[in-house]
Amino acid sequence: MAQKLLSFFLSLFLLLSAGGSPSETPAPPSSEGGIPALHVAGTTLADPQGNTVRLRGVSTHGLAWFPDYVNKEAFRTLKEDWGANAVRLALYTAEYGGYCSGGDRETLKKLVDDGVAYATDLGLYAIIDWHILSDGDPRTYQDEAVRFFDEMSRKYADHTNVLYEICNEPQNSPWQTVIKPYAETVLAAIRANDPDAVVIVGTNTWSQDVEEVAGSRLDDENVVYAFHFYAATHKESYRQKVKNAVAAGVPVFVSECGLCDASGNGGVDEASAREWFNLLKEEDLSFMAWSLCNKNETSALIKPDCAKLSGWTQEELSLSGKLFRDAILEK
Ligand code: IDC
Repeated sequence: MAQKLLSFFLSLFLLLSAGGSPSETPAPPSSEGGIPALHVAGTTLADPQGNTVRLRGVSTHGLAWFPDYVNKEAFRTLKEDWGANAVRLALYTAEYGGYCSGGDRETLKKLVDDGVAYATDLGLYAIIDWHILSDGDPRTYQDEAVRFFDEMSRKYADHTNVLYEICNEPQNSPWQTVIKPYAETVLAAIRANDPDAVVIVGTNTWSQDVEEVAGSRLDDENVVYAFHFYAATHKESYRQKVKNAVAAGVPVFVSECGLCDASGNGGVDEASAREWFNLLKEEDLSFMAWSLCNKNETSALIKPDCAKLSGWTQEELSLSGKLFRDAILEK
């Protein structure tokens, strides 16, 4: 009898804790509804009320190489201690272990999905970055890009916090004849599923030729155009390119930047870094810092002898890490 009673209460408990009848619709996944959708307004991003939004955050290194930094506590540290509102998930295409060069696609996609899920739970924007690099012509893996973004945009159509970056850094690829047609093809795949997410399109010469886009923008309201800088290599003449593009009405998005030279190494140029941060602020531009790892290179945000995967103290940040944290916090 006692046993029967016990099992009755147990079933009652299970029924109640399962949330009632099985036909009830499950609760919507976590907090994505709470993250305002972004759109392009003039040369910046804005929320649905029309307030300007700057995304300021951090890019992972290659997901295949530093997968352990894709963890919720790491992203929480970026949000709570660095004041970041976005993370970028860098999925290399052609380098060793890349998505189109022998990498394990399921493992890589799982990292993207995990990254988006952590960002969503924390209320952060997440950029899914198709990180072309040595494959300078974005058409090299165009079919794979179309399939990948079709899959991602189906999956994340309802996520107001996901942005798609469709070609990190094209090279030797004129805007008009190569990048623009590539972007039109990939955009068509995305728009079939997700009509209004913000899409970031790389520009020629490692995402520096933003001026080329003026007068020849894509026929899509929610596209921004990537500009990347490395402060020790790119100085006044490159800042001028950004100013020219913005003055011509191009919405520029700094989806990657570093404070050292363009190899990701060498010394940090603090004076040039300050100039860049001033310009980004003046023009309300978003920026994402390269990169979240402890590799022994100047651009790594964590010191090489620090193995922690979250909760870094200021002493555990590299000089790049400290300066970017200050810039993200707007100190
Ligand atoms: C670099 C990494 C380095 C890695 C290399 C791969 O910092 O550890 O070995 O890629 O080829 C970019 C690229 C970005 C580069 C970075 C620094 O988008 O992938 O990362 N950089 O060279 N554009 C300008 C600089």
